[in-house]
Amino acid sequence: MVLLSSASVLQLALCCVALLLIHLCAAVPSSKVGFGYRLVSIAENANGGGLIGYLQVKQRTSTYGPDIPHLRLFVKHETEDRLRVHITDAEEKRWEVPYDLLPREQSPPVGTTKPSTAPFTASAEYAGEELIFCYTSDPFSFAVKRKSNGQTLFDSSYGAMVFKDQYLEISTRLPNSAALYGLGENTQPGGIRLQPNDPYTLYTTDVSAINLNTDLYGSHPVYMDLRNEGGEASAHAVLLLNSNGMDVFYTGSSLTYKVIGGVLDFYFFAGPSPLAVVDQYTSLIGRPAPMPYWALGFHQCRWGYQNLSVVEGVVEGYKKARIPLDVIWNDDDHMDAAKDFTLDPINYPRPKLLQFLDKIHSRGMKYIVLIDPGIAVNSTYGVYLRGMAKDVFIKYQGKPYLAQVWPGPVYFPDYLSPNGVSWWADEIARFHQLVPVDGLWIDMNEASNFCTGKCELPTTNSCPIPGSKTPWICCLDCQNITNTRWDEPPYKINASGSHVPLGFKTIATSATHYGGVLEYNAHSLYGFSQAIATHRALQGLQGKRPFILSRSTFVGSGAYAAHWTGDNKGTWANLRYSISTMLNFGIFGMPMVGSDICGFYPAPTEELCNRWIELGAFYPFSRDHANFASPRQELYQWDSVAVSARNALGMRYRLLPYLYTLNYEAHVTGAPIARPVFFSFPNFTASYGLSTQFLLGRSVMVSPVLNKAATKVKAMFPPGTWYNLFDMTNAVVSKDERYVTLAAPLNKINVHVYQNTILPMQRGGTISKEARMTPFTLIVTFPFEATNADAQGRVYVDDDERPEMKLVEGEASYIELYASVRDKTVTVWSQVEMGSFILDKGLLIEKVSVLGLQGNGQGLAIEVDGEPWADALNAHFTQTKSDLMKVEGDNKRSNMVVDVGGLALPLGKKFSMTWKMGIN
Ligand code: MIG
Repeated sequence: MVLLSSASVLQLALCCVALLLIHLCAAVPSSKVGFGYRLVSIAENANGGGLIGYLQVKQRTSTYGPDIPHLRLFVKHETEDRLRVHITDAEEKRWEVPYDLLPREQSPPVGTTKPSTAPFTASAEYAGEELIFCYTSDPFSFAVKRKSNGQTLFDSSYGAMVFKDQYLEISTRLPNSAALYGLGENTQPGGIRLQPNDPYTLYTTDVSAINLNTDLYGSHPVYMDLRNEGGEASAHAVLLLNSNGMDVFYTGSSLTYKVIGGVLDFYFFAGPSPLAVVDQYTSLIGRPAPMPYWALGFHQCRWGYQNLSVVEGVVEGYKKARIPLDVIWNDDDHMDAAKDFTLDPINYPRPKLLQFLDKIHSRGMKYIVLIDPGIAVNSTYGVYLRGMAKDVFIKYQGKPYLAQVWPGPVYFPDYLSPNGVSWWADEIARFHQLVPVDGLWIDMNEASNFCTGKCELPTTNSCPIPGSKTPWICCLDCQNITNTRWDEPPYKINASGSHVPLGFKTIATSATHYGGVLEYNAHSLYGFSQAIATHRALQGLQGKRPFILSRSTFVGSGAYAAHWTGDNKGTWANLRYSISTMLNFGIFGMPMVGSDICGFYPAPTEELCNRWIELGAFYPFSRDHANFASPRQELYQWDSVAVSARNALGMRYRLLPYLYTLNYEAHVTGAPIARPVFFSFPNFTASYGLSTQFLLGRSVMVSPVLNKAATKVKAMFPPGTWYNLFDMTNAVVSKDERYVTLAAPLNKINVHVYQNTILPMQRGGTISKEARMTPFTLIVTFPFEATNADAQGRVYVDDDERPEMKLVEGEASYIELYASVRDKTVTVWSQVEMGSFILDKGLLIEKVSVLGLQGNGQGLAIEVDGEPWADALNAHFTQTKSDLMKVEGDNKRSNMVVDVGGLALPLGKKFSMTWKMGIN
């Protein structure tokens, strides 16, 4: 990092002169809301580095409240690829995302420094390794530039910066060529690439995924910006770390934030590759939580499994149909009157449930149940009584805030309160004594409330209304709250897509958390804080790796929980949307994500459910879930769906070692499990908006059918050879961005693996616990007709009972796999890091399949640990005749699939095998 010496803090720099000129010449949109600020001082920060500047408002207005007269600017290159620009009130401490929820470097407390009297220049630059912060002083604006190619990534001179107590506005100019991704949670009918003029409102809300371009369950004020100028792509990301509601307006040539509180706390991540961006992003916000192995198996859930026998029947149904199933779920049906941490004594009697759990646990299957944050107000309910005794609930005017959810009247736990967190952990521990669940599903945590405003228990009717068929209708006596600036802020974000009041069907925004924190500020952190508390609680139990599924999420949630995209519809359009939302969550640092397979409601058609499981089998989080009002939709309910499920999930279960390795890579580097195609091919601009296909990891392409009655799929492949995983004699050899038409009969999904890959696969099975012990096959892919090429892959294995996922001798192993073809010699070899764990498990390689060669194999030699391998006797070649290879969209060409079978190589020892290519 280049730090400026104090004497020369502010050398004049060309980049900023240019910026100043642009600023003077460009037609600056006039803004009646504010007139911007003037920089009055800037100097190096003596303690802790960075720069500190002071700003003064140029002219105050009263629109949306008075401007804050003096601001403090703090700028720091926190790492070589991360720049922070933090702007707040110079005099008063303002609300920020709490540092204990999202641990990160502190910004200097306000009031500890004074404006410097040292002279400074009107514009200057402050450079890090790759990012450069530039400013102009009057009006104040800043820009962020990339050193290596001179690009301006962010340029706030586009409009006046406004900073009021309840209204912050700042803009950036953007080139039209910039492809933007992120800003969620949002169902985007236009696909992953942000569309100019679509609304992007961020505020956590129980608004279902069916609603397009609306603020949904989560809030992620971050975007990735991918540019390709002159054939060289580079990506960066911009996070505005702020938990207040906001509207973000993207026009194609600019982006404007309008935020109703907090501070302007920008983090810029330099990239330049998309993978580097998520690595840098998750190094700030927390690495994705490691998932237990079984979580990568298939999950079945339904709202409306009336009793335990129905659940038992589902497990048997899967078994009989030989469809993989790892995890069976209960929605709220197991509860007694919808109360968290209870069991319905009639429909889910504890002794029977425990017997059932013993049985499925012994098979390696898992059980997860739902909980909601709302705690029933009920004087016979221990969870409630203990919560009251410890004073854990969110308050309104000094008393617990009354709301209504499934159990009727409820209070909401305050997960910002230390008591709230410890009480929650204790309740989870007690529940675990009652029912040894393997994970928790935290729903309704936006938080969702059936009522709005200030509510009381009704005096004239009972609530819940006994036997009500519509328990989701508010039965409390409520009044809207309109008399505070928290409930009715001057600027109205486009909440729920219709500018509803902020407190609509959630906690009143004038309610308070521990320490007087306003719900107004902390609203979008509710699900995040609940996930943290739940994670802490589960981690305390038996020292196992927690599994949590959360509906509401915020920046950093990925470090604790998985996510599903919430209530969707069983339609073809919703099938398509699921891809974009899934890919967005990968960018948000929450790679464990999926949508309700076959749709939450209403009844899916049989055809749709076929196609949905074919796609859903490749969601990182793969779960069939439905609403009680829909007919049953377990995959065995239709014969044709069962066939598709066995095919697609069969492939998933064979790919589990690959998925688990991706889970490890996600945890270590933030790399999404499911990725947009541009992640591996950033220069392939045709993929920038591609939202109908995606990659698992670097090189497995999923090309699902997304349209009714289709039996073909048009798919795009970046140049190179892509082998069909279901039929390896079949490949796509792509030269450009033209679509290829692939056959896709009802029961088939197209999944291809890219050249230069070594894909670790196992035999699969119907329960991951068994599948993971089966022998490995390594699929080695060379470019079509390769004579000189390389391939690479990797496998991470551990015992997923451990909470941590890291390479520790005896507890995990990491194997790197390599292959090359040179001068008609083929070599496949491994390098082993900490092999003892995998050796103890006795995992073997039984086969190596090599694709793309022109000749057969002769003269096989194998070494293990550098010595000729004594057990090579059974090793043999099986070669598939060249003329079987089909190349889509091309003439039949000659090629080979060379299998080396009969192996029993210990995966935990380094091996090397080599042979000569013979005749074609
Ligand atoms: O108000 O627990 O999104 O998956 O089945 C509905 C019942 C509450 C919403 C979740 C959905 C779940 C349902 N829940």
